[in-house]
Amino acid sequence: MTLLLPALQSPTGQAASREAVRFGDLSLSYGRLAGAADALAARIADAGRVAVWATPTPETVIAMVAALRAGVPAVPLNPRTGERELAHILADSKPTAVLAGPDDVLPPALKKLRRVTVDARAAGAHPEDTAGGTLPAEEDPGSPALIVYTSGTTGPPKGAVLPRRAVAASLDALEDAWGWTGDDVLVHALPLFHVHGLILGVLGPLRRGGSVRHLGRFSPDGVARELASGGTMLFGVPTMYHRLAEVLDGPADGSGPGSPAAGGGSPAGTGRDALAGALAGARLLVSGSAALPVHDHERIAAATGRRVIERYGMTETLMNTGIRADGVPRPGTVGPPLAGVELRLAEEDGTVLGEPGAIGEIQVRGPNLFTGYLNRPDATAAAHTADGWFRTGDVGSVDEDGYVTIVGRKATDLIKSGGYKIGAGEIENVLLAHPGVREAAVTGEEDPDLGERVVAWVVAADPGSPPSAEELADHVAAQLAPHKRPRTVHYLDALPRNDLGKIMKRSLHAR
Ligand code: MCA
Ligand code: AMP
Repeated sequence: MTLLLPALQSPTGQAASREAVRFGDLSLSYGRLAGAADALAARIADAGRVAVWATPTPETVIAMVAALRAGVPAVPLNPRTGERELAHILADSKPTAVLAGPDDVLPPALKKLRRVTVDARAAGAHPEDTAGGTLPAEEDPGSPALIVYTSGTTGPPKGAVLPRRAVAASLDALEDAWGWTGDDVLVHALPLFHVHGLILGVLGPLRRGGSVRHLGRFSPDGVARELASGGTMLFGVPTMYHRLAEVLDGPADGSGPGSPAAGGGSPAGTGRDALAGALAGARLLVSGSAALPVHDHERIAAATGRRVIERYGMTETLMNTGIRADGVPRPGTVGPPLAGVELRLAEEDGTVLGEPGAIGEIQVRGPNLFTGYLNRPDATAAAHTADGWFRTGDVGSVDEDGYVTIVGRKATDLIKSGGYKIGAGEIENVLLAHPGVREAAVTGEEDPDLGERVVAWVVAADPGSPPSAEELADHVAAQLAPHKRPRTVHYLDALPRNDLGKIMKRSLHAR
């Protein structure tokens, strides 16, 4: 029998008093977290499937651990999800209960579910009294742990069913690659409703018996403060590292004791020098979810003497490749396949490529993979080859040393903005539902901060009074999610179409 979170199995003594998670001034020890989660697990044991209102708070951690301890699959919800997307996720995943904090205001769609309140401040004030042990320890590695919704090119997001085995395998492969131990203190500010922030950022430290400090909200000052006061690792998306690089490139407004030149890293320093010192002192700086531009890699290395390392993953596969902590950092690559992951490149017709440097679709196989899309056997089948490999849709190459470089992706209708995957089709459908829009197309455009930004091309129903860009952005934010809103709207008299009536997106940007 292997446990997913062994450190939370009835911890006692020193193991119980170790800090597990910290959000601002609220810290939970292993004992307190285990006690709170097991008490909650007993309340949801018969729930079938639960939704978790995944705010960046300790309540979300307690809720997730409780669901795992109860063996009840959890569906993490983005608390900013708009009406249409939320209705889809609820209808598709059919949770019977929603786990939320005492002060969370839930949208009407969730009021139909049993609300189970999670209160971190009330959690086991006396750790020794409340520490775990009430639930059966048996865990089936094939059973679903989480259902994480992820966008495709068209249609609404699909629920990737992630078994416990995949979570354990992926986190253990990262332990091997990064020498990740219980002594590590992870700093992050990622949302807790995606794989990166939730599985790597929360379950990762908990599986190792280490700790995580969540900033609540990303800020370079917060990163500097936490890394300078005990944090050993930082996980972030490229937008976050870009913003750190901007500070490092900026004016020296804190050339005090925090300056690396002064041998510092003291939290007393502020601004650029404190940040440089804090980053320089970290054991590992990791970027993922999208490509970190080489320019930002270089700016951070120049200011801190430290290299950011990249790993490459996907909701459906968890982590596939990564630069090792003891390996050679090579900006622009995502490193070799992780332990247990098989990776190959294939051409469109299925021909498997063997030559170093050849470019093809990245396909993977291994214990880190999902079991399928919920209620979508068609989509699950389409995402796999006849011989059982998962088709990532990413296009890349592998060099002589086994290092993988991602050069693009097959679908132009997928946009990666701020590390979020966004489907052009889902936004087009929502824009078309706006009464002021007759035709709509959505594309991604390069953006120095977000990597790509969502751009909408709209033909107004009444060209004399088109809906404003702000109104369309609000409409998308309210129906789908704020990160899916168009950042730029272009108004056209007609969309360019080919003889078959298909919109020619490539010619849009040329205008
Ligand atoms: C703006 N806002 C709005 C609107 N406009 N709200 C409603 N209606 C509007 N029209 C609000 C936003 O909600 C937000 O609120 C604020 O304004 C700023 O929004 P935005 O500009 O979108 O945020 P940002 O500053 O650009 O965010 C950058 C970010 C974020 C922090 C880097 O993109 C982020 O957290 N990215 C992480 C994505 C991620 O975790 N991806 C992992 C999936 P407020 O100000 O209150 O916040 S990929 C994955 O998991 C795989 C496995 C992998 O490999 O990792
Ligand atoms: P998601 O479906 O949101 O989980 O995003 C997964 C996708 O993010 C992958 O298919 C890649 O396209 C992209 N991705 C993740 N990590 C990296 C990375 N280090 N470099 C480039 N792209 C990445």
